[in-house]
Amino acid sequence: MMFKGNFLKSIGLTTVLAAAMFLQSCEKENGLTQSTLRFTHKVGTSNVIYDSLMYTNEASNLFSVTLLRYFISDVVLHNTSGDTFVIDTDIYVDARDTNTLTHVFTTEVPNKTFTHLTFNFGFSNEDNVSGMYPSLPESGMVWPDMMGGGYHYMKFEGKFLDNSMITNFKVHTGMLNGNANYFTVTLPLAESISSKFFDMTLVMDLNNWFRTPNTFDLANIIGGMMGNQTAQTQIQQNGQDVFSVIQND
Ligand SMILES: [Cu+2]
Repeated sequence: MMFKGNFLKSIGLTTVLAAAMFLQSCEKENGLTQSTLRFTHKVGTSNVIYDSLMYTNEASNLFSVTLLRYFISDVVLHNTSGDTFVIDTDIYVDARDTNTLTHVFTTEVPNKTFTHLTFNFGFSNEDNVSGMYPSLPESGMVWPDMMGGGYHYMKFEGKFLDNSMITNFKVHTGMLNGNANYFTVTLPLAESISSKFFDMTLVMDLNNWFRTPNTFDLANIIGGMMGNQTAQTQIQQNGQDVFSVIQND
C-alpha cells in the first residue's frame, strides 16, 4: 500500500494510524512483548494426575507418577536457510513446581521465518559438567561421579503394581560412564515464527517413554536403572517422540 506525501497530509492522522495498523497486521505481529515457553505433562491426552495408581503403559504396568524432573538444553529455533536463534542454553523443569513450567524471554527473535525448534533432552557430554549447578533445585539432579558425573537428564518416579505388590520405580537417565544417553528433539512448527516474540508449549506424553521402539517393563528396573546401560538406551530411543509443541500465538 503506497501513499503520496501530499495525500497523507490531507487525509489526517486517523487515516494514517489506520494505515499503520493495516501494515502491521500484514507483518503478522502478534502484539506480544515477551516470549514464553511453557511445559505441560500428560499421559495420553490428559494432564498428569499425581500419586494415583491409574495409568497403564505398553507393558501393561499399572503405574502412578510421583516425581518428574528433567533438563533440556540448547533450545534453538532454525529456518530453512540455516539461520539459528538460541532461546535458552538450559532449562530445568519440575512438573510439580509451577515456577519451573513457564519460562519468559525478553530478547527479540530476528525476523527470519523460523520453521522448527530443536533441543537436547538432558545435556550433550561437553555441556554436562559436574558442579555447574551449585544450588537447589538443580543441584538435586547431580549424577554420581563414580557413574560418570554431571547431572541426571531426568528423574521420573512413581509406583507400579508388580505381581500385585505396589513397588517403587525410578526412571533415572544420565551420562552413564560417559555414554551419550541424551538425544536431540526436532519439532517442526506448524506456523513459522516471524514475529519478535512467541508463545509455545512443550507437551510431554509420559506413556511415550515406555513404548516405541522398546516396550519398557518397569519390572525390569526394580532397584533402579542408573547403572543399567541397556535400560538407558531403551529410554533414549523411546524418548524421541515424547515431546510435541503447541503454538499459542
Ligand atoms: Cu538417579
